Amino acid sequence: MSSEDQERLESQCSREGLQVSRAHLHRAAIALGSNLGDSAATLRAACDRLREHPAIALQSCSSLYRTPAIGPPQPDYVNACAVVETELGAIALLEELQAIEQAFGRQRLEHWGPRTLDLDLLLYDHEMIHHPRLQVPHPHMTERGFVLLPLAEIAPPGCILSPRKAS
Ligand code: A4P
Ligand code: MG
Repeated sequence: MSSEDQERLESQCSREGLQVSRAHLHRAAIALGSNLGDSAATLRAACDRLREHPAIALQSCSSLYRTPAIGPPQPDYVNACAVVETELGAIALLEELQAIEQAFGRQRLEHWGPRTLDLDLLLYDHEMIHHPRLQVPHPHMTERGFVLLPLAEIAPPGCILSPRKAS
């Protein structure tokens, strides 16, 4: 169906009081982390960025969790998770997340080193993605309490352990 047909159908349904949902909406889970600057304020502001983004609909944002750092010695982190819906493809969504990281002054100096803001794409629908720039589900997510705890707070049941097998 062309986008004009889709719009005509939606407008007809709306006149008749029917609710239609747009095709091609994807659900994604995102991990947020920070351990430089005012991390709690940064994570709240990052959630606002997701909420205001024209191509992303923020469904829920977890509580903020203070967590001991995994990796080289560095300050504790503040972590959280968000669930979003979006029409963006997975790589386009990753690029938007990286643009938000940049807007908060993210610098990549050391692997697993301290950061103002890290936004990782944990899950994208039930897909398994093996791309040079993107691994989904996030390879370490099931080993990390600082991911699983906030995600369990907001994730729809079954979403964590049921990725579709790669075809
Ligand atoms: N990339 C591949 N898959 C993904 C994905 N699913 N989501 C690529 C996001 N990016 C993905 O990421 C490096 C490259 O990974 C990107 O260019 C992207 O194309 P990065 O954000 O530049 O570097 P990074 O975050 O240092 O690497 P990595 O491996 O993502 O680290 P993690 O896994 O994010 O771990 N301790 C606590 N308590 N809390 C934390 O949040 N975070 C880390 C970083 C270490 N210790 C922590 C925490
Ligand atoms: Mg990262």
